[in-house]
Amino acid sequence: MKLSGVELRLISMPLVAPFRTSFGVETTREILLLRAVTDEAEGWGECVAMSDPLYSSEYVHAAVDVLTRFFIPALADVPVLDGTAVAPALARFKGHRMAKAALETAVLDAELRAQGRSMGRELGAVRDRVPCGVSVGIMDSIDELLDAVGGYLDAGYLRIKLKIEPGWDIAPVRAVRERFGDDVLLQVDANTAYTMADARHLAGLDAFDLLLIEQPFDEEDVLGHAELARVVKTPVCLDESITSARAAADAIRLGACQIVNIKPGRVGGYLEARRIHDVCSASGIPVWAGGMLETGIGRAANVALAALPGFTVPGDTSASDRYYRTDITEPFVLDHGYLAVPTGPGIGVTPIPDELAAVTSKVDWLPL
Ligand code: NPQ
Ligand code: MG
Repeated sequence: MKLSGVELRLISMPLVAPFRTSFGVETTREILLLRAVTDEAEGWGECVAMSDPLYSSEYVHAAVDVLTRFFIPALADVPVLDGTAVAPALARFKGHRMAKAALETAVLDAELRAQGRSMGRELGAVRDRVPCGVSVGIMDSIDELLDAVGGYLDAGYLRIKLKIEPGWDIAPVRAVRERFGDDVLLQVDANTAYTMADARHLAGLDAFDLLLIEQPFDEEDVLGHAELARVVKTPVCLDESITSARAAADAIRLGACQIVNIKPGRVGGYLEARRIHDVCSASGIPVWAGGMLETGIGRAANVALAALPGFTVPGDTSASDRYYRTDITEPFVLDHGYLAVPTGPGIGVTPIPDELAAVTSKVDWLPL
């Protein structure tokens, strides 16, 4: 393939309701979309970086900058460009995995569309639909939380994840168990809000038969998670700490996680995400697909990844309407708790021009 250029587009998507986590509240999702234009086809990639560096060090305008200055120009030197050639071409540049992931995905999508192959088939999907969970933000009251959880269960979600932080952990979990019973698949996500000093308090969650506790400690505190795993019965799951297949292998060897959240953006792309899936499968570690409030573009590829055999528990691959009243693609709609894996070429979905135009704030064309 010959790349003629990449379009960088900033869009602004209002959320259906504010989404509060231990690191802050989001009401509008600012998203960078990439469109790779080649001589054979066009491909799309969604960058999952947030507007502020709160989930990780990356943020939207840093991604725009590093893509513009370094990553896109570096592709001009690649003799035979396809999806697998992107990561090696960018390897000398440190970090910025979300920006790298978006560019790799756009090129891979173009390649697959040119070949008429789907992302699911390319990655090794073994299912045509995936079970879906939902991530429920921190609320102002327990009553408000119970209403939200009840609504998601009515909508068919097969697993509930509660966002927690100090002061909002045992009580909301207990309230959800008391109201909705012991059969609900339930887990919690702290987004690094605790330290080892909280270990005994977190052991208080053991009484509620949770599937897992996700990333209680700092992303660099892998050893701390291994120590926690020895004092709590709830399985420890890592998200922010797992930045590569090597990091996953190390964390598993240390006993720092019994389960792993895989987000392609966090680890530099879908090809590295698949390697993490493979490392975990070889160690008997279940994985599940994380989410970053993606539009249909990012969601489509996440659903394809979640159809791999090691994804044995429901992920955060929610329906479009969990976050957005209007998606920029055909919406992903829950069918008895499942989303269908797209079967069309590439990621299998394309932005609807009018919807895309309505949310676009800036477009830049970067010729190669
Ligand atoms: C997680 N996602 O698993 C993340 C964190 C997260 C679905 O819980 C704007 C953009 C707001 C990305 C809030 C879920 C966000 C965001 C939370 C990601 O840790
Ligand atoms: Mg998480």
